[in-house]
Amino acid sequence: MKPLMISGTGLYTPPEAISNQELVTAYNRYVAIHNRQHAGQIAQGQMEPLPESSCEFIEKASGIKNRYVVNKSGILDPEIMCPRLPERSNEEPSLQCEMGVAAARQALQAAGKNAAEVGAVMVACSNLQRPYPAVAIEIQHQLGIEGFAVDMNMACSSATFAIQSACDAIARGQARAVLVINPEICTGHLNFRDRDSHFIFGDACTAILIEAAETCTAQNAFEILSTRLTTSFSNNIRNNFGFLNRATPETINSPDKLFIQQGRKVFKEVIPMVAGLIRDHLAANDIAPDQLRRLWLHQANLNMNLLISKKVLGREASAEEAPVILDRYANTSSAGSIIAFHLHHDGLAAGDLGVICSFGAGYSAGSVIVRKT
Ligand code: CO8
Repeated sequence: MKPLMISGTGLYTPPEAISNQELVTAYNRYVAIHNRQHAGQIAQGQMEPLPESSCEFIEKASGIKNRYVVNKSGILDPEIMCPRLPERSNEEPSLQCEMGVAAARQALQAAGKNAAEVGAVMVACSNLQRPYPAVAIEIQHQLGIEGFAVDMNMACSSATFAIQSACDAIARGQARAVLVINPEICTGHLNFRDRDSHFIFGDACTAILIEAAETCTAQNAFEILSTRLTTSFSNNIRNNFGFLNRATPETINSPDKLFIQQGRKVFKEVIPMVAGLIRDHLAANDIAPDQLRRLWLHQANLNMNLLISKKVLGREASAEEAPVILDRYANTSSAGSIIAFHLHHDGLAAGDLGVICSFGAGYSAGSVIVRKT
C-alpha cells in the first residue's frame, strides 16, 4: 500500500469553560432545591435525600478539573441543567458544521492544502445533531470541497474508525486527501442531574487531514504505518436516544435517553481490551513497546490512561510519553485522543513512533501506529 500521512490537524475549543467548583456549586444548588421540595417524603423515610457532589471526588476519580462547553449559563442553572442554544434556520450553518469548519480550516492550513485538493469529508462523532442532511455534506459545502462526504458514529472511537476509512478511501483511489472531523457536543447528551456522571464530558471539535505521501508537503507530518480496530458488544455505556423514542412517549423523558454507564465495569473491562489491542497491533508490526515515544490515548479517565500506558510499556509512562489533556478538556469523546495528538506532537525526531488510540462505548477501540517523518 502506498504510504499515507497525517499532514495537518486542527482544534476548535468553545469559548466558555466550567471549572469543577462551578459545576459542583450548581449541582449542589439543584440538590438543595430537590431535597427541599421532597422534604416531607424524606422525613417519612419514603425517599432518600440526594447526596451532594464534590470537587475532591471528581478530580481524584477522573483527573478532570475543567471542561469547555458550547453554553455555560444553561448548564449551571439548576432549573435547566442543559446547554441552551438558540434555534437556527435551515439557511444558517448548524453548530456542528461551524465547529467542524473552524477545525478543518486549521488542519488544511497546517497541511498547506486548499479545499480543491481534498476529495472527501468524514464527520465522525458520538452525537450528530440531526440524521440528515449529513453534517459532513454541510461542511463539505461550506468549505467548497468536491467529491463525497459521510457521517459516521462509533462513540468515543469515532476518530480512529474514520481514520481507517479515510486510509482505505485514499488507498483505493477514491479521494486524494480526506478530512476527518470530530465535532463533539457531549454536553447535549449529558445528564447534569446525575451525580455519578455530571462531571465527565466537555465539548470540542478536532480535524485531521490525511493524504498520500506523494502529495504531502507539510514539514510536521506523520506517516500512518497501520490501523487496527476492534469491537465487542456491551451495555455498560449506553444512550437510548433515537427517532423511535416518540413511538413510546411514556418513556421519552427517562434518564436512559441520555448518557448512562456502569463506570466501574467500564474501567475494569476496557483497560485490558485496549492494552491488548495496542500490544497485539505493535507485535503484528514488529514494533517492541519500548520503541514507542508517545501514546496519544483517548481521554476518559486519568487513572485508566495511567494503567493502560503501564500495561503497554511495562512501566509507568512519563507525562511527555502519554500526554493528558483531560484536566482541561474533560472527556470530549472522539475528539480526546486527537486533541492530545494536536497539542502534543512536537519534540519528536524523524523516525520516532507513536500510537493514537481511542476507546469507548460499543465497546469499541481503535489503534493507529504513526511514525514522525
Ligand atoms: N461526588 C462525590 N461522590 C461521588 C460522586 C460525586 N460526583 N459520584 C459518585 N460518588 C461516590 C459514589 O456514591 C461512591 O460512594 P460509596 O463508595 O459510598 O458507594 C463513590 O463515590 C465511588 O463511586 P464510583 O465507584 O462510581 O467511582 P469510581 O471511582 O468508579 O469513578 C468514574 C467513577 C470516574 C465514572 C470511573 O468509574 C470511570 O471513569 N470509569 C470509566 C468510564 C469511561 O471511560 N467511560 C467511557 C465513556 S465515553 C463513551 O464511550 C461514550 C460516548 C458518549 C459521549 C457523549 C455523551 C454525553
